[in-house]
Order: sequence, then structure tokens, then C-alpha cells
Amino acid sequence: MALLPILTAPDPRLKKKSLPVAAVDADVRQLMDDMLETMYAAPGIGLAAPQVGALKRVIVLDIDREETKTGPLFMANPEIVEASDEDVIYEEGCLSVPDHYSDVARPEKVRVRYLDRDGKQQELACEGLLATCVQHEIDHLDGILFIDHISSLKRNMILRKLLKARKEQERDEAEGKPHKADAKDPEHAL
Ligand code: GNR
Ligand code: NI
Repeated sequence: MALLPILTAPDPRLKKKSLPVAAVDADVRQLMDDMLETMYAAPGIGLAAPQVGALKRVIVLDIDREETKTGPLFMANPEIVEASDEDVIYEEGCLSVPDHYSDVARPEKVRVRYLDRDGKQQELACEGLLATCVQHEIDHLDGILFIDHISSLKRNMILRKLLKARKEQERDEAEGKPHKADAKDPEHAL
């Protein structure tokens, strides 16, 4: 197991379309396990392979809420095979868009088909936060971030702030200073 560095926007790798895996082999299982460990450490409730620089159609999730307790979910080549007409709005965040949150509307319920950690085809009916999260993760596999679902005005403001925060961090690191972003904000922990 290993912790992998998480890419943050704007990074060209987050805008690329990921490729399906041919099979869930030992390498893919290793990636899944490392991603789960990285997701728990972040902490987050989902993670997509391109966020750790692997342009493969692999996601992991673990939702632990009153309404939904999934346990760890590993999905290769996930596909939405059915979506409700009804949308629901959730305030989303993303480990690749640190410290920014926006309301996003998505189908309230989806049915997802995927290969599990054993390479077996599965289908899962998702609702609530799980439905939102699985759609957020599949978006990552197509180079789409939650900020691509909001106004360009708001998106560009967030991207500018992220770039500025990264430059400040790089400057502080070069000068050997601790950076303020290293202090976690518990109010907005994902
Ligand atoms: O940890 C995460 N929380 C979250 C909250 C609302 C909607 C989507 C998410 S996914 C996010 C982790 C992440 O960036 N996954 O790609
Ligand atoms: Ni994300």
C-alpha cells in the first residue's frame, strides 16, 4: 500500500479522458488499493485514478453517512446505465479543487455497471450522496471537474485562486516556511 500525491487544478492531466482497463489484473488491484488508502488519508469519500495521475477508468468510493454506509467500493470501467429524470442539488467539493465548494445539480438516482476488484461485472443502484459521488468520479474519467458544471465566471475565479495559492505555497516551500494551507479546516473536511 502506498499514499499517492493528488493532482490539483489547473493540471492538464485532470482534463484528459481516461482509458478503460483491459482487465482487473494485479496492477489495477494495486492501483485500487493505493487509491483507497490515499482517499481515506485525504480524507475523501471518492477518488478517481486521474486524480493520482493514472489515466485509467478506475474509481474508489466509501460513503459512511447515516443514510448510506457503503464500505469500500472498487470500480473499473464504471458506466451509468440508467439515470432518473429528477435532479438533486448537492454542495460538492473535490480533492483536486481544494477549499472550494459549489452546488451542482445531477440526476438523483443512477444505476452503475462496473467491474469489481475481482473483475466480476456488477450493477449497483445508487441514490443520495452515493449517486452524486459516483457521477462526480465518472466525470473525472472524462476530464470533467465539478467546477465545469458551474458558471464560467465562478469557475475562472476558483481557478485563479487555486493558481495563486499554489504559487504562494511554492514560494513558501522555496523559503523553507510552513504554509497556511497546511492547517486543515475541520469545518470543510471532505
Ligand atoms: O470527498 C469528496 N466529497 C464529495 C462531496 C460532495 C460531492 C462529491 C464529493 S467527491 C470528493 C472527493 C473527490 O474529489 N473525488 O473525486
Ligand atoms: Ni473530485
